[in-house]
Amino acid sequence: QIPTLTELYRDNHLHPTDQPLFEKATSKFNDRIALIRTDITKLETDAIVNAANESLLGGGGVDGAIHRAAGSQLLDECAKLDGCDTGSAKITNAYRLPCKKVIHAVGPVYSRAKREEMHTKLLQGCYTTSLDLAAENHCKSLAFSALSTGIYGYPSQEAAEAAIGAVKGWLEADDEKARNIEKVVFCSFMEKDQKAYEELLPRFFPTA
Ligand code: AR6
Repeated sequence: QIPTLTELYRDNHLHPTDQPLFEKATSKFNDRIALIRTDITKLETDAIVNAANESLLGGGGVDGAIHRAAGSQLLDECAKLDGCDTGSAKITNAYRLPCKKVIHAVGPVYSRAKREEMHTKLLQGCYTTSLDLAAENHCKSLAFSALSTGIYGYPSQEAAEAAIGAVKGWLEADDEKARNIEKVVFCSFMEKDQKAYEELLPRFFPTA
């Protein structure tokens, strides 16, 4: 049974949008995974995950949109964090945003010159650290932007595969932390990323 959009918005506390939303009733985690194509600053999940850089002092892309919407207090708090390593994440308050917390993850800059597994590890580290931080901070739902797929140049398909794999593995650990997370939303913005998730999610969470 695939829920209607209205039911999904009501149950997930997501901001209504006319963009397509995808969720399939599939494996044992299916009800905890959702896909939406929208502006992440509008989402009312407990946490949203920003695609930041090591300085954590703002930038373009989704980072710029989040800082603009949250207001200057977000930058003030970020400035106290002493940056963040690539492959990791830090958490702040959300100020004027409708979510409660912002997790600032620093994805790798994609370059074909470097070894692919290294990129995957770093990108997946962003997802698992963000999930850890969400759980530790009592966030039951979180929405990820498509980390590294914009300015940092990561191909959509590879990035989505790394992202979904990391989230699936983390949820399947089924420890106390994982049990506290009720909903993980993949929030895409460009059609290419949305398509990659639409194609890959059913593969990772196949219909029983
Ligand atoms: N809501 C949701 N997703 C968005 C939005 C939005 N409002 N705006 C863009 N995206 P990017 P990166 C998508 O470039 O590649 C910054 O300057 C976008 O389509 O924001 O990790 C930072 O400060 C793409 O799919 O981040 C870093 O310096 C995804 O967000 C650098 O860019 C990520 O694209 C990080 O580059």
